[in-house]
Amino acid sequence: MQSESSETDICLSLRNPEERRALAEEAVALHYDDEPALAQRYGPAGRAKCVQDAAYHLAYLDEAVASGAPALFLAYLDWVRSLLQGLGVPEADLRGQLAVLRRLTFPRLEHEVAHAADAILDAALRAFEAPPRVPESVIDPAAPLGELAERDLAALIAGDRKRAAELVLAAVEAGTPVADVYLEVIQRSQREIGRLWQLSRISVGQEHFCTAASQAIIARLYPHIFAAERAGRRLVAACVGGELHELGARMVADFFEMAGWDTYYLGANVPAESVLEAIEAQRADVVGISATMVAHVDAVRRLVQGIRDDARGKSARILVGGYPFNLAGSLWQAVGADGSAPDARAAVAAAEHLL
Ligand code: B12
Repeated sequence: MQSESSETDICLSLRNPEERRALAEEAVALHYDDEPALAQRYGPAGRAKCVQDAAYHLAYLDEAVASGAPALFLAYLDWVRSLLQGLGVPEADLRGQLAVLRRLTFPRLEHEVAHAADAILDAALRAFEAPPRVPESVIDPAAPLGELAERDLAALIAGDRKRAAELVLAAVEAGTPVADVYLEVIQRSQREIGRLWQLSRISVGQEHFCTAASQAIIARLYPHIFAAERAGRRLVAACVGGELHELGARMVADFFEMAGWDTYYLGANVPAESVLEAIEAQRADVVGISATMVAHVDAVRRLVQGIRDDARGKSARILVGGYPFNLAGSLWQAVGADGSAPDARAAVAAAEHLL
C-alpha cells in the first residue's frame, strides 16, 4: 500500500545508481554554493568530475552499508586521499564534499540506512584529523624471494619485459617453486605497480605494460603447472560481470591446477549465465568468483544467489575472493558464499576443507 507520509516520497535508496547520481549532482551544487571558489578552481569539466567522484563515494558508501562493512568505505577513503594528494587536489575539497553528502543523505534515506551511512561518514570525516596514509611498498627485499621481486619490478618499470621474464624463468629453472614465484614475485610486483600508479609515480600506460608483461611471464610458466597428479575434483573460476582485474582469479585457477584439480577458467567480466553453463558442463565441485572493485560486490551477491537458485548450480560449493573480501573478513558471509581465502594458496586449502 502506498504510504500517505510525504517522508517516504523523498526516501531515496543508495542501492539505486540513478538515485545516487541525482544525490551526487545535488551535493555538488550545494558544495559549489557554499564555496564559490570551487567553480573557479575546477571549471566546468572539473565540476563534472566532482559529480562523478561524489557518485563513486556514494557507491562505496552503499556497499559498506549493505554489507555491514564500514572498512570498505574507510579503506576507499584512504585510497582517494592518497590519490588526490598525488594529483595535487586540496584535501579540504574532498572533506567538504563528504560533509555535504552527509548533510544531504541523512534526512533522505530510510531510517536504518541513514544511521549506518551517517556513522560511516562520521568516521570518515574524523579520519581527516590525521594526514593521508601513504601506502607502504609491497616489496620487501628481506622477505622470501624479496630480492627477485625487487628486480622483477625494476625490469618491468624500466620497460624491459625480456629481462623480467629471464629473471623469473631462471629462478624456476633453478628450483624455486612456481607457487612461490606467483605469490612472492608476480603478485607483489602487480600490487606494487598499483601502488605506484595510485601515488602518480607511474603512468596508466606503464601499469598496462607491466600487467601485460606479467601475464606473458605467467603463460611461460604453464608447462610447470599442468604436471601434477589428478585429484578428481573440478573448479570453475571467473570474474564477476564488470570486473576487469583477472590476474588474481587466473592465479587461483592455476593453484588448483597445480593441486591436481581440473580447472575451467573463464577470465574477466563473465555474465552470470555463462558461469551457470560452465558449472553444469564441467560438473564443478567448486566455483570461485573473483571481484576486485568494491562496486562489484553486489554483482557477486547476485551471482551467488543466482547459482543457489538454479538447478545447475545446486551442488557446487561457492568460494569468493579478491580485494574487498581481503579488506572485510566477513564479507563472504554477507554475500552468501560458502567461504573465501586471502590468496590462491589459501583458496585451495579452503576448497578442500569445504569438500
Ligand atoms: C592490473 C590492474 C588493472 C588492470 C587489470 C588487467 C587484468 N588483465 O587483470 C586494468 C587496467 C584493467 C585495471 C582497471 C582498473 N583499476 Co586496477 N589495478 C590493477 C593492479 C595494478 C594489479 C591487479 C593484479 O594483477 N593484482 C595481482 C593479483 C594476483 O592479486 P589479487 O587480484 O589481489 O588476487 C589474489 C587475492 O585477492 C585472491 N583472490 C582473487 N580472486 C579470488 C577469487 C577467489 C574465489 C578466492 C578464494 C581468492 C581470490 O587470490 C589472488 C591470488 O593470490 C591493481 C593493484 C592491486 N593492489 O592489485 C590495481 C587496482 C586494483 N585498480 C584499481 C583501480 C582504481 C582501477 C580502475 C577503477 C581504474 C580506472 N580509473 O579505470 C579500473 C577498474 C576496472 C574494472 N571495471 O574492473 C585500484 C583499486 C582501488 C580501490 N580502492 O578499489 C587498484 C588497487 C590500484 C591502486 N592501488 O590504486 N586495473
